[in-house]
Amino acid sequence: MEDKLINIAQGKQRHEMHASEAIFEQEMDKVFGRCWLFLTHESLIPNFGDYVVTRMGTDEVIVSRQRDGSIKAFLNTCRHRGAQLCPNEAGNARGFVCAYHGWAYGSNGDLQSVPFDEQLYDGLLDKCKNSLHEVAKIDSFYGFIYGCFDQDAPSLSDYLGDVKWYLEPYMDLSGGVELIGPPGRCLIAANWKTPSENFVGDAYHVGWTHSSALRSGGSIFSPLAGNSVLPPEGAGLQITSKHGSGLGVLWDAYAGVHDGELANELMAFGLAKEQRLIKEIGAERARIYRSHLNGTIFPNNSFLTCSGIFKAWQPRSANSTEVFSWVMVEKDMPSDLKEAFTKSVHRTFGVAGYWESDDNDNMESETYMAKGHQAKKKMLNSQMGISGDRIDPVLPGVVGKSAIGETSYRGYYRFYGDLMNSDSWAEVSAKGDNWQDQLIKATV
Ligand code: UNU
Ligand code: FES
Ligand code: FE
Repeated sequence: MEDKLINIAQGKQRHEMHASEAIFEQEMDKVFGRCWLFLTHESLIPNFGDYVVTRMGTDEVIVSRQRDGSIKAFLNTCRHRGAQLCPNEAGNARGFVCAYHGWAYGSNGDLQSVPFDEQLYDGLLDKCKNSLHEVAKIDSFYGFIYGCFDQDAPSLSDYLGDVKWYLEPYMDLSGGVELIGPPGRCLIAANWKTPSENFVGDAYHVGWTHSSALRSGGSIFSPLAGNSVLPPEGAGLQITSKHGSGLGVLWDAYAGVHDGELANELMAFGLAKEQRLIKEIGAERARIYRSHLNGTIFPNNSFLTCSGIFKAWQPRSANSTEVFSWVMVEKDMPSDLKEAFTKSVHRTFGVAGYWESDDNDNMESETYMAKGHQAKKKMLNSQMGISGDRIDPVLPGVVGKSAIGETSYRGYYRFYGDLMNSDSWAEVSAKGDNWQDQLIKATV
């Protein structure tokens, strides 16, 4: 048995990572306890008192808009005996009252009232010392709000690193996007990393796993059905970054997984906006706007731009994941196109989407097989394109040159391994100093 969980030099990972409860416990500490985790989007909590309840690792958190417009997040647990404070998924409230004994908190987390506190605590209860447990850091980019439990983590902007350059055209320079909520939620019997790694860099499975979706729909990807053709040279790229986030680019594929007349309308909309953006941001990044990006913000937040999917893979246990699915749509789309797009996203990658269900079988089988006493000790392979990883003069990050390859898998697990083998962010950062060389030097 190879003793390492992650073998960076050869692009391999131990299968056990997809099913071990011991590894899962470590992840809650070293991955989810340290990294920036997606919470919600500005557009879903626009006003003072608006809140959502979501998850950070195995914890529930309340994310709440403050009077001054800032955002705070708190563990959704009462400071008295730990009951769940807010049982709702979203709403607007001045504060939160615990159902157990009635302790009441403001939307800023302050403990405001305790039934009979003067009489029952002899005046000894210090309310200031019993505010809700607050998430250490909150930040956002282009309206996407993230939280982090570790005060020592780098800023969200540093954390995103090289992937920002690719996200900006679609998520910001396009006029911006919004998320349509509330998110669809469902449980899958899979480890949270199986969909995260798939979205970070698997264009390989599209023609094969999604054969039925490609044949029954009429999307621009349909010629790939049954692996009848390989995307041609120059059809795309893969990218990875220091902190494990990565993505795949499929050039000019703006219509994504959408089919029929909608695909044509989308192509026209994307082309027209690209023409305008060329003047504002240059041809290179205007093209990125109109290109399909599949990606994961490390550790568990994935998206397909253009196709309109935005996901958080919320870990429940080593072999159970709660999938949160939002629709991501450009703000300035005409309302009838936006509505048709939204319905199409639900049909393709919603809870019962016909693309989504193709994927879940694979996620669940990888997880199930990782429980085998012999199988779990074996190493998985993410070596595709390993000799081609390089630095590009224009494109940020470590870049793999073709549409299909596993460059961003290797970057994702390189960082994952550093987190799991370190005791602090300082140690993680030191290990990642020469991250590009580590990836470029890797070989089978
Ligand atoms: O399912 C995916 N991860 C995907 C779908 C990737 C690229 C294009 C379409
Ligand atoms: Fe990829 Fe079997 S061919 S998991
Ligand atoms: Fe897929």
